[in-house]
Amino acid sequence: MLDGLMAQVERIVILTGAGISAESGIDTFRDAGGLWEQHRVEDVATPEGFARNPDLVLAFYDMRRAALADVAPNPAHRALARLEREFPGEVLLVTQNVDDLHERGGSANVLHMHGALKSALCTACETRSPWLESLGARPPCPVCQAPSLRPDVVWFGEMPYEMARIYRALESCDLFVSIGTSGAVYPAAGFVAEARSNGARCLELNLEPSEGSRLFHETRLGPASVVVPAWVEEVLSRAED
Ligand code: BV8
Repeated sequence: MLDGLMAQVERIVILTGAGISAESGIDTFRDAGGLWEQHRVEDVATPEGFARNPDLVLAFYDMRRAALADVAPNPAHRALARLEREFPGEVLLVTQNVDDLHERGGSANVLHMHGALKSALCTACETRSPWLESLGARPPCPVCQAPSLRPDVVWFGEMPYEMARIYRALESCDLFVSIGTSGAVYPAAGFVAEARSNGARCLELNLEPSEGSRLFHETRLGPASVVVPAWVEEVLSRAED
């Protein structure tokens, strides 16, 4: 399906979700035993939940931030870093994930549209600061000193980051690739329709068909650690032709 096309690809937009980190040992949201089975979304991933019970929410993200020390990038993360290094055209990696495995896998330009566990947002001065420790102890904001730090994560009902930049990239890309996401949450789940309407070819790499599979020109099923390196090898070998 993509055979002849790959030679003309110059601009790739990649969207990743929790599935790319699953084989690294980070729970996804909607698979069996996933995060949303352990905690109600409304309680831990909404501004209302944070206002209702900040200690619960801070503990939820402190646990996930601390767990990053116990996981490592997998071959899928490393393959996308190789693509960024070796592909002669442009690659924009947009992730819905708040983990740091893309960066630890070697990707330099990662756009965290839903924020990051290793960042804190001050609700008083709105500064975002790199953050590795607990927020549950209510540490002072490094800039304004107020004890007003929250996880720098986009909750339901909040505007994701860098949307203008993402839509510009979707308008001009030749190839849109969705990896390890269920296509359950917007606006990310709408990116494939945006890319397709602008003429991009759309490829899905996932363990199982996502909610938006019918919108992709091609879906390749399998674990990310197998399917993503194979696809990157294919793209790079065609780019050399
Ligand atoms: C917004 C960060 C607009 C937090 C996340 C009513 C009220 C308010 C809003 C809404 C509403 N109705 C609809 C909405 C919009 C809402 C939404 O879409 N809701 C859904 C539930 C219908 N969206 C929002 O609220 C967004 N904001 O719309 O703002 C706005 C406009 C104006 C002004 C203000 C605001 C913000 C949504 C962001 C929420 N934050 N994450 C955190 O991490 O704790 S969402 C979270 O779930 C992820 O970030 C991701 O985006 C989303 C989906 O998760 P996935 O990554 O896809 O993971 P999932 O478990 O679902 O699937 C895993 C996939 O991997 C599966 O397909 C599986 O097969 C596959 N897989 C598993 N293993 C492997 C694998 N694949 C390959 N290999 C493997 N080994």
